[in-house]
Amino acid sequence: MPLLSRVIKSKRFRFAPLSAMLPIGLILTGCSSAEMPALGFPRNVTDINDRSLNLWQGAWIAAFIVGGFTALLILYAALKFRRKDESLPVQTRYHLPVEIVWTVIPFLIVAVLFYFTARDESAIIKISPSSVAMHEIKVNGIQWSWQFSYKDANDATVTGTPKAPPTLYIPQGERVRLTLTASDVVHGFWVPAFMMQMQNLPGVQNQFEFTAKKLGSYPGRCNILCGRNHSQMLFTVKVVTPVEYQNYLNSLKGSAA
Ligand SMILES: [Cu+2]
Repeated sequence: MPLLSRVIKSKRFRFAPLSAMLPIGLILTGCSSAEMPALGFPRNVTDINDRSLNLWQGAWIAAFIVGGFTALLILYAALKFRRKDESLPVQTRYHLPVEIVWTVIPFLIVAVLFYFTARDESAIIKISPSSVAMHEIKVNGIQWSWQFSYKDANDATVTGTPKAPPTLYIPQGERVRLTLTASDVVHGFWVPAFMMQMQNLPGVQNQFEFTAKKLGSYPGRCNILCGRNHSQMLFTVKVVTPVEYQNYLNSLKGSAA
């Protein structure tokens, strides 16, 4: 009997991976997303985080299952088929069923990851109708800083410089729509804590919406290499209470008048 069919037909082969997957199954069924470790990503900062966090945790679970199963198979083969004598083991090649299996399994893994990524990405970048009350802020990338224009403050614009990085104010718990564009070259608007980045393209308006949930200051940067002082394109996002936000808008209107 060829070696591979002997391995596959042995009872121990069939039960070893099964018993190894049991604890993983228990973890999956007994644990909600909130109880699982965030594995390095901040929770509850925006509504985008909540969705991306599930994707992030799911990818880790998939990686643990695939990695653990593969490690077990390697260990099993290494221990079970240790060299016992000088004779050459059975040489197996062109085994069609096995070739099909190792083509189909990676395809399935990629297809599942692709499905969940595409589903969450289209939900994250979905734009609600303009009738829904929300705050609109224009984010313009310039070499080498940022400009924030608040529609609620008659388009009052705050322009940063590398020496004085600007602050983007966001009201807590209220829907905000950002419209991203650039004056010169391609920039990348990125707030790591929000788990969101989108490109600022000259002549194009990219948009995304979110609701900030947690008060605080979050660092932001440009994540597209855009020229000599790219690394100085820093900014801060400050999530404040709606009242503080209104006060800020009023102060912008006052300074513009
Ligand atoms: Cu840039």
